[in-house]
Amino acid sequence: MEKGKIVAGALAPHPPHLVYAENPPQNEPRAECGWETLRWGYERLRKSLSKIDYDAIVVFSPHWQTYVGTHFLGVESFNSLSVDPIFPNLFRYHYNLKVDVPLAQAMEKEARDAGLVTKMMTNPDFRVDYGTIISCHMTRPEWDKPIVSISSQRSTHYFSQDVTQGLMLKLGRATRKAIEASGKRVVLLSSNSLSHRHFTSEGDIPEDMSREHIYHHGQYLWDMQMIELMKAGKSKEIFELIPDFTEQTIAETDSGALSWMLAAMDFPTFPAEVHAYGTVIGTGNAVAEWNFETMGGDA
Ligand code: 2X7
Ligand code: FE2
Repeated sequence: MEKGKIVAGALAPHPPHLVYAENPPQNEPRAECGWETLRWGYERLRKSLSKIDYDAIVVFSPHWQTYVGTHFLGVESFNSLSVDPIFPNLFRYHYNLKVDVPLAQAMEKEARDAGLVTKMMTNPDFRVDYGTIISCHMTRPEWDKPIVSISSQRSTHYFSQDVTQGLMLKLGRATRKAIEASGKRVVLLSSNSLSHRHFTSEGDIPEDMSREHIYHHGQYLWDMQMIELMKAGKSKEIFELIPDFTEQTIAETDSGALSWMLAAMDFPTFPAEVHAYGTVIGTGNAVAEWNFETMGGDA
């Protein structure tokens, strides 16, 4: 069997607004338009990924929060309705997804062998979190690739981000090892926004773009610093900056998603392609891609 491979990794944020504005048949609410910069960035990511072969998508979501260890979806398929708890007016999405259970089990085992607390999630009635659904939908709306979804264990909150960084280093390496042993070609998704201060009210028309801008200039500067590092191929430096960045911008990097992905990719040194940066209710969001097939690098 040929050695498996991480063929690409992407920073793939999950504001429900993006799915809302796309008007896919799975989502009940209808929009006129909105957040085009980010949606067109996702369009470019999809185009780029369509040029390479891959077997599965592995996504790490900040909205699947587990307080004892890292959990992995472990049921072959899930079919239900996902309603965003804050934005039920924007996101009521009928999902039907397939899980690569053998790959999830292999990751869980590698992570456990590395000393992490882990669990396979085997409840068939489990409701898949909206971060997983949105990042996967925006990256691959065809839903024709099985996924593995990894939870965010909340060590940043009951210990510190430094503890999370250490755990994500182990989880990233375990993910990579399991993928290599599987013989599969895999795309990784880090499902998170960057700076995360946001407005607390919404206009009558959610897609009224005259209201959309960054919450605070300081947040913007932090986002630009992270993006400059991505464009410069400095992923180790991003990893090192994540604790300060998270504290200053209350970013969803608290989840460990981006730290995990960078570690799994073994800290690429080639520039990421930043397809888009845009705000959603004031939060900073980037769509960025590290493609090991077309951009160089050896994952
Ligand atoms: O979960 C989110 C998010 N991360 C960013 C913006 C808006 C809503 O939901
Ligand atoms: Fe979020």
